[in-house]
Amino acid sequence: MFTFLLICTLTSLLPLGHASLPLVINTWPFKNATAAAWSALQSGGSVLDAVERGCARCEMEQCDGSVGYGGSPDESGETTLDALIMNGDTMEVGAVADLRRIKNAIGVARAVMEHTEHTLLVGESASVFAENMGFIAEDLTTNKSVNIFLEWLKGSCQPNYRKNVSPDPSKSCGPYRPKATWKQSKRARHANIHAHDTIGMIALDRDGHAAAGTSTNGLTHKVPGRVGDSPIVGAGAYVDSLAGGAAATGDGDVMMRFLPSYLAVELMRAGVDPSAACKSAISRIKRHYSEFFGAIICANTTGHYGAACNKVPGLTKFHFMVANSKTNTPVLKSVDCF
Ligand code: SD4
Repeated sequence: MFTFLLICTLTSLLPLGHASLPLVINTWPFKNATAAAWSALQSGGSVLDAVERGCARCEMEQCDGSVGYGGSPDESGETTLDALIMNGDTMEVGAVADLRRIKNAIGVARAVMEHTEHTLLVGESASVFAENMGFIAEDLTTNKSVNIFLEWLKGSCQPNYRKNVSPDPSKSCGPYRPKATWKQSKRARHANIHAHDTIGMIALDRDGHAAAGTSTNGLTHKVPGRVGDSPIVGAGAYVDSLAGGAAATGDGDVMMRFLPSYLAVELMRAGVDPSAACKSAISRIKRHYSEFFGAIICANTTGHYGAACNKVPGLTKFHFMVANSKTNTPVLKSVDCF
């Protein structure tokens, strides 16, 4: 008992980024996803298996309502999914965006990677591809997503992502038409920070293999057809077994303009440590969008890891999960936003 307590205490005192391989790291306190990925690795699965199973666990559990079916209904009340998986050995990527009627988006992303020469399939055609690959088509709507949608309609369609249209999107529902005259405006930060909680995951093994992936249902009340950063390679995630991996979460419309995951991996390739690489990727976005909501996790090939987030009301600390050969179980970590 004493030894157990001592181990627990020491584990919680480990400095952020304490290195050990294999490693699984993912955004937010999605512990069961980490556990699923970790057990995939422990039972001889590949790093790709780990990322797929970890993200799929969140899809099944509807982590925070922001991953999987029944969350983030769009303007028409439909839930659509974005996901990506990347093999850091071969640099192959499979991704799906605006996927309808299929719950296992990360599985379809892997099928894109393994059964086509393409990188990204979108919309209705991605769903048809998935069905042809044996995925089951089912309604992604739940009572909860219907209620979110109905409340939004009742509240004059607020919050709303339209701009420079009439009727005034800050007061009224559509249909919208473009305004004849419009002014340049930067994105206002949306109040509902709970609209953002994508799972992004990186897995590395002892033999130098690395993989990364993401899965999300995007933003609540998004314009139908909207695709976020999560399925965009270099934005939602990026990995190179010779450099490391990174995965991002947050306001994808803004974040994807800076390819933060790619930037962080390239910095780690140049020898920058993961915490500093993560910070630089966030700083780059901050320069243009000081109020953006977002965070990133980074891990290098030696198993060092770190995270960073932009400090805004509602996000002052970012929580993420780690499992490695030292912890042997998912451990909650956090970093102060800056
Ligand atoms: C997106 N980045 O679609 C995603 C949403 C998200 O935490 O939360 N990320 O923009």
